[in-house]
Amino acid sequence: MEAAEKEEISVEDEVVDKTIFRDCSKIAFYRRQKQQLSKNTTYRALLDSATTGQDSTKFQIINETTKIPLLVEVYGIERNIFRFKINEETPLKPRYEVPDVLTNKPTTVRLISYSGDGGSLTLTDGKEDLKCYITANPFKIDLISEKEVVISINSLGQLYFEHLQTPQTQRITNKNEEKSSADTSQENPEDPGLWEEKFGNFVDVKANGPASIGLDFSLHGFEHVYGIPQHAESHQLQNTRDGDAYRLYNLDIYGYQIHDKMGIYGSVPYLLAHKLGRTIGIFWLNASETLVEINTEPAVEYTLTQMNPAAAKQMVRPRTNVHWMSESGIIDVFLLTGPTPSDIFKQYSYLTGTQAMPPLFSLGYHQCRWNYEDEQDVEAVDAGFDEHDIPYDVMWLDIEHTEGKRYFTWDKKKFPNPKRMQELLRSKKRKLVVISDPHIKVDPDYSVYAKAKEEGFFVRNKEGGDFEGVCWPGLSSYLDLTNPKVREWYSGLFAFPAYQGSTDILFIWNDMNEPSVFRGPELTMQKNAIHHGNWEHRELHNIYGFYQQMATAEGLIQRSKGKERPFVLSRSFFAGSQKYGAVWTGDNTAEWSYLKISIPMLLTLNITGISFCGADVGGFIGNPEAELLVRWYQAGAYQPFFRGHATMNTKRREPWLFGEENTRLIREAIRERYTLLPYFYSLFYYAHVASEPVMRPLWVEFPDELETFGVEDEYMLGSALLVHPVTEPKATTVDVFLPGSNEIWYDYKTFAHWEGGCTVKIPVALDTIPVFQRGGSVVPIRTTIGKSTGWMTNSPYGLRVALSTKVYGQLDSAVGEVYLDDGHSFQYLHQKQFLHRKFSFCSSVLSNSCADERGHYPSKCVVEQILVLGLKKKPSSVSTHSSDGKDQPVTFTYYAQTSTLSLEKLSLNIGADWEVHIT
Ligand code: NBV
Repeated sequence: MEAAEKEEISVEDEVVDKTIFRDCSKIAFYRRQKQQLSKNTTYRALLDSATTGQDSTKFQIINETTKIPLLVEVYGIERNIFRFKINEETPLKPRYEVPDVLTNKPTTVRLISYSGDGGSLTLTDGKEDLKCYITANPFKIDLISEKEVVISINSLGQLYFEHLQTPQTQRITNKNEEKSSADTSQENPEDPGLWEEKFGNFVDVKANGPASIGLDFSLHGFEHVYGIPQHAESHQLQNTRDGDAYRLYNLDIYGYQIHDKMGIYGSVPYLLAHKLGRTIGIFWLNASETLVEINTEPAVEYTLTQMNPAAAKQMVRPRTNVHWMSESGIIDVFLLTGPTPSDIFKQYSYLTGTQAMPPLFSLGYHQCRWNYEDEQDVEAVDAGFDEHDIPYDVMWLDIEHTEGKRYFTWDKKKFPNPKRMQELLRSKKRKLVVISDPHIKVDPDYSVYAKAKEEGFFVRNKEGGDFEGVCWPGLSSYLDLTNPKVREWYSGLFAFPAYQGSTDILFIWNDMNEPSVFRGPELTMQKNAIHHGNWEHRELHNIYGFYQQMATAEGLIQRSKGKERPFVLSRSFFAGSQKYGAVWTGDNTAEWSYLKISIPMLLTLNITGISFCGADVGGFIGNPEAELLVRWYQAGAYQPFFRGHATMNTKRREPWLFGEENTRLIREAIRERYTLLPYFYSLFYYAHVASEPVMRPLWVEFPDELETFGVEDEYMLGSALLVHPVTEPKATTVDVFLPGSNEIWYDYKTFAHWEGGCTVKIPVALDTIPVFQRGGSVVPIRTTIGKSTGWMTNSPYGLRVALSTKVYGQLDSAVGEVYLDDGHSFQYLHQKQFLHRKFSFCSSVLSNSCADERGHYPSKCVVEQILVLGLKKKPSSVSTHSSDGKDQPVTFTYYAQTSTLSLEKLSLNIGADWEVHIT
């Protein structure tokens, strides 16, 4: 460790010092909005002068107190999305509008408007039942579907807009504030912080003065709201009535507290709400600091005494009010109208893109530590996996692998021959991931620094010089990755000739990209640092990390001349980051409560588009006891991104260091993951092409069942597996809720089955991972496991067929799919080199047929084993039928006790049409 690091952070200090971070009371724009809104200022819409063009309908709204107008634009967007933009008519200078997040300019549909004599305006797209009903005074918008108001905008009158003011005001105000601030070192809770805001020793001087915005949304009939990651909080969003709002402000919070609404590493300003019959979404496209208040008012029943008894009982629907506030930018909000969860996922990914298709290796197990010391260490750990017969795919190197935290370099003593090390890993068909942070050591002899300095590629301070802050390397400057030219150059640094010692098995990890600045306010960058286009950092803080991952992924694609899929893990993220790779939940702690909260945290990421996510297995900070570590491996094996990681100064915790029995348990968990890789890979394909999250809260799969809406200790992996990880110490049972009154669930290991719609007590031993297969599904697995995914290319497949009466409405049926391709290139996309097969079991015949005729991929793999769960009668014969008409009898075993049929030693090509007849 270098001096600068020691001085700044004690990595053993596990408690978050909350005084370093701001709560709402310390955020000036929050205080201002609260104060102003209490004055009940209203807006009036001038609907007489509304104009409807090809793209949008525009009209003015006037603040009744200040008489200052704003411009409202309403867009109808295909797929039942509405977009509302509210901005100043002629701002003093342009206000920041978030670029690069929307995948394409969304296609608008021409709106038809019906005027209601200036008092109202109705907009429809002419096709759907959806209507936008605008009331002039006070200004309000209702989104109506089938005569029912679904969402109201500004019905609580919380529309708030601070107009940019002339710098003259700035000078006068500044003078006054300087005076008043001179006599107090503390921030003043009454200070409106218009041109200057204090926090501790930091003073934020605001070039544009106050510029905050806010708006309320009432969600009628909705009591369950989700989304707006990242918080170490429950999946279902909590009322904020009695405490702080949810904060979206990307921060590096080492050992963050759980059940807290403070902002951590990433932000997706997207909220979902669900009720019986409808799911909706609000996407608030703003990258500045954002606060979200949630207020759910439950349903109330009251009696109207004056009326006749039949009409007397009235029900007022529950409602959730969501109040968004951002420090700057414009109001640019998308209302996604569903109506189903899967419609919502498609609508959101239509705007921000789908999950990138990951290379197969990245779905295997990753072994990380801060730090694997040197090449010998790497070699020994790698060999340890083989010795203990534990599969793994990726070795990771943290910041110590570099020459003094100069990214793109290697510590010559510890890693004198990085290529040789990579060749060793390559010979095992494994990969290497190394870290690359966005801070660049101030050192004129460091070529990356020298070039970036020369080209003016760093973020600037408000005086115009390069911004300098302290991070791992000591004094550092920060690449201005919001600048497309900087991104292009940065991407080029990953080219093989530029990145000495790198090979094509090396992939990248972006850390500290909130960005983390040790001596900065709240350990991040001053809000008045300046970016490309002269934008202040405050405008785009939450999107900084997004850009680094974007440029890194692009760099990896380019180094392969467009052929290979990249893998980039990023700590910070924003809406749309799913297009560039994976994220994780940062510096968690080796405690049971952190294992438990990983489930809701990952579920929230999944429903907001980011399927490829995980939590450090074992907990980053501290030393997990063996039982916790085992349980964490078991949970991680069923989560999308699966990496063991630990901070420095923790005890080594490679899987074999906890005694033979624990080694066996961890081996089993990791092997389980490798068995399931065909299923995981297929799920990622659906996430990529059909916007379906990999890990799904129960309400997504069972949207009509109220009991599922609050469940967060278990989840669906795809639509076929229900996973309930053990997250309590010394557990002997777990209570598993099996949803769906007409579902059947099979214990994945014992094959015991239950009807859905009940909670069952499942006995658990240390080797139990409670997983249940849904009746009616077919899950593809691998039957032979190799040292890594690279060894499993030709491994045989197995099919787990779980029968139910639900599919086809017929007795004993099931369906499932498998997707496969070369696992690493873009050929699946450009040459359609893939196989997408469908398995269906109906009328005692299991068939394999093509699910997508466009795909072709020559696979030698065979389906070797088929297990049919829930077959009530022993068959008299089983035979296979190939498409060329050949029939072959198959020997089988039937287990009457579990109603299971097992077919072994089959040799049915995975990519061919065939049938298995059970008679
Ligand atoms: O690079 C060191 C660590 C890394 O291991 C961890 O995963 C990141 O979340 N990094 C944070 C910086 C230091 C944390 C104290």
